[in-house]
Amino acid sequence: MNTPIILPPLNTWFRRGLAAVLVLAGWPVTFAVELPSEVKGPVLLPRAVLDLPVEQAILTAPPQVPPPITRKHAARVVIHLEVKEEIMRIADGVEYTFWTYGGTVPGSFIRIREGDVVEFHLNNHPSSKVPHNIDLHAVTGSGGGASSTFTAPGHSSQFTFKALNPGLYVYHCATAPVPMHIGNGMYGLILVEPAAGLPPVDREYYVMQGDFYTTGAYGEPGLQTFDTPRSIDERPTYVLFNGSVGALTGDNALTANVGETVRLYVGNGGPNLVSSFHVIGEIFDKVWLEGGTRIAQENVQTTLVPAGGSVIVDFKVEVPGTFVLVDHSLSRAFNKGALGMLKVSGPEDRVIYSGKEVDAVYLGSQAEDGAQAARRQAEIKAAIATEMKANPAIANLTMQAQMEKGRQVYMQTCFACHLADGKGIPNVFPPLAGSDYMLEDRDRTVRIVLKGMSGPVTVNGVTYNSVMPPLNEVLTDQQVADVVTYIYNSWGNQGAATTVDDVRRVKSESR
Ligand code: HEC
Ligand SMILES: [Cu+2]
Repeated sequence: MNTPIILPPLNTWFRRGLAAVLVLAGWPVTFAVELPSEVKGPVLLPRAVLDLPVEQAILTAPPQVPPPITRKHAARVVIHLEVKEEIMRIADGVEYTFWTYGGTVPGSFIRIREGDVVEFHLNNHPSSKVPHNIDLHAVTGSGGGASSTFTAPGHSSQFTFKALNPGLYVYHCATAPVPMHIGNGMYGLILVEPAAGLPPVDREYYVMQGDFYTTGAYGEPGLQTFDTPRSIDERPTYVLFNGSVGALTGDNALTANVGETVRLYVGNGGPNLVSSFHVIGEIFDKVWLEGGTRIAQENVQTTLVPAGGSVIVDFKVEVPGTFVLVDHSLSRAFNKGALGMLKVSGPEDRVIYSGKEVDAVYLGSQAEDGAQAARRQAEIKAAIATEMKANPAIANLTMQAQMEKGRQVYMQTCFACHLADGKGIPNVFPPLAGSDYMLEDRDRTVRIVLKGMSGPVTVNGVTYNSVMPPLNEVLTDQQVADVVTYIYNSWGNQGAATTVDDVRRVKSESR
């Protein structure tokens, strides 16, 4: 079924036309009441603003961040952000129709300065199927810009805002159905640098989490589409950093050198989940909680990033290694993709982190006085074993039990070739019943079961030349002992019981 398209009020001829086309094409259409976005014409800017220098914003694709702003005054910043609907990889062999700001998920990173007056252009690519808009949490005003930017495919909207509050803000699409637009990847970060700037660091990166709802299960190949019921139930198939499984791992890992300071601008687009952001093996030296402008906390292990919220974390990397970024709701990291890497290279500092120093045998309670108890237990076991061997009734029962278990193994594993009566198949599978070859050497039989057999073999005067597969991966040592005991005491064969110790001895001898 087609996803219902929700349209704003039919107050322009364009919208009425669009609605008519959609209805005729058979799409279920509903009409929202949210967005009366009449065009007001350009704002008349006061002299003071008109006198500000004009600059084009530098936008970057994740995980890159535009360079810090060095100017010490406000500017008129022009931003062009393009919405594009694109099929891209979400996991190996899996594709998804992402809706993007700037062609990436998350969208382009925008960096401006407190006090800047921004002329914002939202361009919706002509190939788009639906209208979009943008709600920037950095904007003070109706809908954060959403009510001024509702933009049909092939159209461009413009509005102006003043960056009154510094901080790290999420932007996202607010076109209905909003969870679907966000769930398709329509979010990103805008940093409004405080007038005084942020403390300088060696490296800055852009990481943004999002939850994704696909019709197919995690990893199911092919082109996947948005699954509305899963989204409503908040049961994502994927939880990702930067829009795809592996976007920040392996060759895509973030990098740094020992001794450098690293700053992560972390956002959470949601639409639904809250992130428990953690870097395994690192501690955040400074945390600008919720993307605000005060260092709210220092020395933090895991920081919460709300859906539609952000955090800035700084840390120095003191030792080399691979540090893994996770949502510490760990099933998301290990089963849904929320995993990234920071690879730090440089010299070791073995005082800060030594690496594994010792690998020694640990006997637990047996280590000290436990050793006494263990020895006594072993003595008692040995005494029981001797007593059992001496007692024919028990020995016989033990043998019967082993035969029974051996028969089970035989009927599951050997019988397909050697047949239930152990007679084998002429010229193909040699017999085990009365096999002179087998009865001649019990250790060799154990070895054949473990390692398989090939090449010519003569059994009771008949030569076979075929292959038996090794079974050491399939059977436990106990099962080998049981099945050998079984074949040595069935179909008229006579032999002693084979024990686990026998099997282990053969294993170690033939290594
Ligand atoms: C896939 C068929 C197959 C299975 C399963 C199989 N074998 Fe064999 N087995 C053979 C073949 C074929 C040979 C002869 C190999 C050769 O020609 O070198 C053989 C040889 C033997 C021999 C030595 C020759 C003889 O007849 O005395 C023994 C003993 C033996 N198998 C025991 C077992 C036992 C016990 C199992 C089950 C745990 C088992 N085999 C499972 C095919 C099989
Ligand atoms: Cu949208």
